[in-house]
Amino acid sequence: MKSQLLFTIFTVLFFMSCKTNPEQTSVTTADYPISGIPFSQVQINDNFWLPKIETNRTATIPASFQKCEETGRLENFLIAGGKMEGTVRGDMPFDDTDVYKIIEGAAYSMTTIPDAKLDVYVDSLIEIIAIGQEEDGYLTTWKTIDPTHSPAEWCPPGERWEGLAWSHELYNAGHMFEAAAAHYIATGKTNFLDIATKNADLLVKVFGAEGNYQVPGHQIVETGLIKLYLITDKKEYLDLARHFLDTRGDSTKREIWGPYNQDHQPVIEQEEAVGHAVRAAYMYAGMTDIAALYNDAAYKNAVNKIWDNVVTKKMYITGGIGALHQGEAFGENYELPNLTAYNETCAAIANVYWNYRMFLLYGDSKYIDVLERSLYNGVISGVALNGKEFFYPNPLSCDMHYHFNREHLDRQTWFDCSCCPTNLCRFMPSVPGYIYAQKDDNLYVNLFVQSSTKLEMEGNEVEIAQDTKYPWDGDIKISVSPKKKTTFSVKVRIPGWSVNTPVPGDLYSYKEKTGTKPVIEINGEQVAYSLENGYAILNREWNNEDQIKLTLPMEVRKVKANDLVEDDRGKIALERGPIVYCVEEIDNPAIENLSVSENTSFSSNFQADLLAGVELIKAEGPEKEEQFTAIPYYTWNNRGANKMDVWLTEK
Ligand code: FUB
Ligand code: ZN
Repeated sequence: MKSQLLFTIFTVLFFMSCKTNPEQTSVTTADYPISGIPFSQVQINDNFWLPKIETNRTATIPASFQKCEETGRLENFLIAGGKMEGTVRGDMPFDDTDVYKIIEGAAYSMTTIPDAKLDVYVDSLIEIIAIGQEEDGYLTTWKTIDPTHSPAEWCPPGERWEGLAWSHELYNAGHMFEAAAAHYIATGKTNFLDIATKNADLLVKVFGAEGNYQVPGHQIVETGLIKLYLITDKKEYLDLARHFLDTRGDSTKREIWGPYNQDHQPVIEQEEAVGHAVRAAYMYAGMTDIAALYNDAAYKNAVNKIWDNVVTKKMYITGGIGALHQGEAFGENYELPNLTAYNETCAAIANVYWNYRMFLLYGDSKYIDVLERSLYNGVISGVALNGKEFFYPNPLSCDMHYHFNREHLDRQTWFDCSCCPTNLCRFMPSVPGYIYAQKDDNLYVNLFVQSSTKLEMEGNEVEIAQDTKYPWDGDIKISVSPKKKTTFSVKVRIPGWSVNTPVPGDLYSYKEKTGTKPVIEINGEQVAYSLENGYAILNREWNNEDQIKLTLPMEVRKVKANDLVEDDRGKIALERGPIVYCVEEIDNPAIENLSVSENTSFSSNFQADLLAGVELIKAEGPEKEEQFTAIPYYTWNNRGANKMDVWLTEK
């Protein structure tokens, strides 16, 4: 199967180099039981995601490239390569990765909207990166410039590969591999890929050598290596990814670092999410890759258990993870403070990466439920509506005293450690890739986004298109158009939130159950459907322009947290569809007194001119405190810093 797959990749890439509007393929999802339809084959034309992706393209990406120029991140490559005099610029040993991540975003973005000027600029950056690479493939600029001088006091200086716990050399490599793979897939060019494989070959030589049991201090090199493996078919890249994971936490082989780096016990024995949340979630994504590519029972068992732990005990209602500022880390089970919630934007993005892989492995919609929750709430809260200001942590409450955003109360244009803005650069244009997936004659519709794609089903070309105003409206029209009549299954995700299950498990539940069920019509006639792994299975012979209509209940729902979550006890949060709401002081001057009772009623209406267009919730009740306005959580702090709460007192 693998060689056939690679043949397809190379055939497609060959034709890509010959065509101006090439077909593309995906490397991220290859070799899983289910294949995602890659972002490059999905055209979105909705009013929710398209403007956000366009803002990312026109504002976030250019502003971030500019910051890299201003802060010396590019100069570091030139200094490392001897083309410029000087000492290391910047404050972090992983400043190189910001350049890689923005290139990754630009590559995705150019696939959707070709941009010759951007292409030339990206090529010039790749030339600069090549200058920073040493002869043997080594590439971490601060060490090449002066290994005795570390840019950060917490990162000890040292020769190559010394102090891997903090040096970020393998983290730098991992982001480079991810970016180079995306650039290659998007453009068909090998200029960045060549740099990446030269570095990967060096890693194989050094870390794949008999008796080398070092592991990365910050995971991501594992998924990066696997992406390179899927492009090049160099099995040693996959082997090294597995070796890093197999070795981690094994105290018989090396002195282990402990839970902060998920290095406290062998990864296949881990059952609880601990330590630094971004490191953890990238590692769980890598473990899921290994579980899938090797069909490995021990890895599957571990990711299943860790996933259960996260989703039932350690995840915010916004899909954010990593509760603690201290160590940017997971807290104890049910330790989910609101005011001091860390919820790093990068961790929410990593949660999406991981859950998508879990879906591709198992085909269960519960993973997409978690993905959707993170995507519509905890990820996009990280960026202002103008695309130019960012949250690093994403709290669920703001009292205007606790300076949560790295000493600030509002979003910032950049940070000394700017991992979150540049992660958004690379993530946003990839969103179309999460909408559809396919396995044999099953077509999955996972996310509801006005969009279209073409795929092959039973040897026939099938076009699928959605027409919807989701997430504001619960009506989703899906047209299915095979070139010839064909029998196959359309698997339409029935979101957990629409059937009284906000999240898998009992961490959050709705206060009142809705009796309104999702309804499906085909060509105007309501159909009975069976649910399998959270999907409505619509198996029939499909004709050109058959229409599926899914109607989801869009009432405002009251959410309760498990009583073990101390901060949420006696409180209610509000949701509508996939969107979590909050109250802001700007709309509610008496924000501290607001409450919800059994008598509070809710209505909602769309406000086109507010916060780039949102469905606003109005609460009404007999008491003054029950009369308030709620906005989507992701839009808070776009009208200046002010107090905010997701959880409201229940009376
Ligand atoms: O260490 C690299 C990145 O910086 C991490 O992923 C973030 O949490 C931030 O600490
Ligand atoms: Zn970050």
